[in-house]
Amino acid sequence: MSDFKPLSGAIIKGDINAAVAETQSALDTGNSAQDILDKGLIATMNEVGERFSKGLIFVPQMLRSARAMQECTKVLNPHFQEGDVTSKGKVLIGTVKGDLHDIGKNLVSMMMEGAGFTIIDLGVDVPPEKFVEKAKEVEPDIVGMSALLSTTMPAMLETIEALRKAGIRDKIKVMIGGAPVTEKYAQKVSADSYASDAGSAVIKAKKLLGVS
Ligand code: B12
Repeated sequence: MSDFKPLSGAIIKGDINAAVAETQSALDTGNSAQDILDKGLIATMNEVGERFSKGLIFVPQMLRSARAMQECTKVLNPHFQEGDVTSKGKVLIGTVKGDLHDIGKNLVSMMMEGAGFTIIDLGVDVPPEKFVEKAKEVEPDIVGMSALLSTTMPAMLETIEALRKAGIRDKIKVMIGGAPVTEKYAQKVSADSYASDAGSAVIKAKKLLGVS
């Protein structure tokens, strides 16, 4: 078992090539993709966030680390596939209006796709009307929203209200997540479910739809 220090160092430096090589090497030496994700990639992004909070790094460095992490998740992606399965349900997902963070959303999408859900990804900075328009078009089982900023969390409520006004709120399940989001907040905005990470997002989505 490695300690992921070289991988972590490469992400902090924003060295994409080294980070990808370290991810591959961690897989080759027998680490599970889940461990690499949790103890290597996500733990490092938390450290990056702390360094940013302390003023030790700035947005450009945070962005470089984010790019390195995104490339590493592509290496892990095939290891999360559960094999050929019929779709467990359709998930329309996006990062809410005003918010450009997409690593967490992409991880949730990747793990859900791996578990057999069909994903329609609206990207980042998605206004409520876009969620509504696409939801009418594709008729998803679940609408998933991600927010990483305390200032963009209210857009989750706005989106739920927009779904309600459009008359489709009761036909879909709403799942929300992102670092500042909590179970309590999910209850406050009447979301159907909240998950703190991509693994539990899959479990909760299956539970919501009653599939195994
Ligand atoms: C990388 C990063 C950036 C990158 C984003 C790049 C990208 N493509 O995503 C860049 C540089 C662009 C950025 C910009 C900014 N950022 Co920023 N960023 C981060 C950082 C370091 C990591 C976020 C991350 O990717 N984490 C790793 C992923 C895997 O975790 P996650 O997103 O939480 O997702 C998991 C769960 O939350 C959950 N989940 C997530 N989404 C969903 C959705 C559903 C449906 C479900 C069920 C679950 C779920 O599952 C995921 C996987 O396990 C965080 C620090 C932190 N610790 O969060 C700051 C952080 C979020 N940023 C912050 C800030 C302040 C900013 C800026 C305002 C900085 C500035 N002055 O410009 C801008 C805002 C830009 C904008 N309008 O969005 C603050 C937010 C403070 C707050 N509470 O509001 C943080 C917390 C840093 C800090 N400590 O101050 N940032």
